Amino acid sequence: MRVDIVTIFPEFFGVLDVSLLGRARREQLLELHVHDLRDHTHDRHRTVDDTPYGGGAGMVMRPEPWGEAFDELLGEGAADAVVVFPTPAGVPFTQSLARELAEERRLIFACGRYEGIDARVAEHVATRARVIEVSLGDYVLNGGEVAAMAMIEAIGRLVPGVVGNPASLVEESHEEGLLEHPSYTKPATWRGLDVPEVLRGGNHGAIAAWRREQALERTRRVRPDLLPADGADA
Ligand code: 6GU
Repeated sequence: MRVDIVTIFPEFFGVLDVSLLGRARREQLLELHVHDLRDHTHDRHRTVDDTPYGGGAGMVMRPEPWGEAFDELLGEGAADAVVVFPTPAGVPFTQSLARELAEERRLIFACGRYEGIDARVAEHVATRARVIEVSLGDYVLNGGEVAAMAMIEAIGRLVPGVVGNPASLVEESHEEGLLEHPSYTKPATWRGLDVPEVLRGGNHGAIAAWRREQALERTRRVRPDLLPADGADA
């Protein structure tokens, strides 16, 4: 998979060189390119923003640098790219959207700052590629960079080969619509706290049933919105 990121803060993305995604990059499972939006400005101050039409606080990113950046990125051979605009006004980013995007050959993240990007940019890009505006959750970040990083990590680890043991992807939170059960390792007793007895026996059926009950209980307690409204088992 190839991922392009357009931002005024390329240095944010240095951390993509560490840990799992860093290895995936070195092994060429993920090809990541970070582009500085200011390379597409032509004034001495490399201006990317201006005041909003209609008034209001804050600044809006001007369309011209974005237009140039996309002209370059959507040139030859990018007709099937999906363009993601991280924004608190987008559709929620979920594990199922991460799974869907992990199948794509090419993703482009357009990271806005200030009060957002002139709305004509997404409108124009949508005539040339699939565009989605995506939010991490119901809170406000200063820009799309941290959100893009979270999305790239969630998507990247689903690309085949990035996570060493694919079985670990199946058992985690949100894969079955539930939060994950608690996990334990050695020692069996630590500071007076015991690992649940059932996990120390070899009864795999009992262990699976215990884990499912724990997952359901935890989901009911902290995320009842994830469970079907009729109260039926997920
Ligand atoms: Cl995707 N961007 C920004 N700026 N703030 C957010 C967000 C995205 N998701 C939640 N808050």
